[in-house]
Amino acid sequence: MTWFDAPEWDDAVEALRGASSVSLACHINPDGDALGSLLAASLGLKQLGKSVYPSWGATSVEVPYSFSFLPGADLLVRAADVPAEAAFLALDCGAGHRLGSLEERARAAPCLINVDHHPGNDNFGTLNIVVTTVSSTAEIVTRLLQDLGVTIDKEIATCLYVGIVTDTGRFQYANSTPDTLRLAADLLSFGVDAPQIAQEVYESSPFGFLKLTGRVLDRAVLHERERFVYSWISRKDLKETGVAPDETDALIDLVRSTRAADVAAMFKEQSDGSWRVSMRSKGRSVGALARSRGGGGHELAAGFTAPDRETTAAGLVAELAAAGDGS
Ligand SMILES: [Mn+2]
Repeated sequence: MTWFDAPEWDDAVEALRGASSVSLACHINPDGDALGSLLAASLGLKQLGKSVYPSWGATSVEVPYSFSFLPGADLLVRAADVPAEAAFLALDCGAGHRLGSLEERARAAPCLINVDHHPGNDNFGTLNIVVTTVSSTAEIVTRLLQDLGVTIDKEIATCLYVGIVTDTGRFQYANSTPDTLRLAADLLSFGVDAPQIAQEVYESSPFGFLKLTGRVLDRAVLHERERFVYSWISRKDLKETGVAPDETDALIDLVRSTRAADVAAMFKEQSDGSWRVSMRSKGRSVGALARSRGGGGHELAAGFTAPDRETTAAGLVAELAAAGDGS
């Protein structure tokens, strides 16, 4: 049975079935869906007797604290140890460059399978399973594993569930469809401990995170007419509050919670002084705003990198004002 409208689905299943070893990578700075998909796929392929080499293209493959409970993390290998000769499974990468330092190796692999749900995915694989109608890559991985004959157990289901929960904002976003909820329900039936996961993922912040939250909310800027709110996190903030960069993802959800704005942005200063900008919208598209600035993402959640904070914020305000409220 072919899931989704993905012409290369059967070929991808065949390629994975025939591979004795598989290199796997999710996008750099992995989130819950990237990690959940990566570890679920690794556990599943391992169950089929394959050698698996999960990683992502960064110098360190340390799992962020709030995801450190995920099963399968012990399978992770350093990016440098990902074999070049194995079939390569790329997960949740909207473009080849999201593989970071592993991009070159992935492109040189005998078969590169690109499994993703980002609109605008550039089909960088030799086989591309890009399904933009699902909530998460984890949804696609679930069906792939089922087609491969993997027995979904509690560990695999936990990884998949985390991918779905995080990419749907705990089933709150528009991408949470009846199918998504049915799949999540099926995963729960394998023994997934949803309350425990909620606690691990959403209530495991270090104390410094509360202090950082205070700073970020205090300095939030509202552009009333454009219904645009934004704030920022500097490297100095992280240093002084002791919060790791990958522990700040939840802050944009606080900033976007005001009824005064439809579009929210969070600027995060990177180690090279540039700013990573995450955008969220309650309706009007922010995907184009991000893409025109060299970034990408979904229509209601997108991001890009910019050299300067104030100029970029002013540019976004101008563009939102020009688009008017009808967009
Ligand atoms: Mn995703």
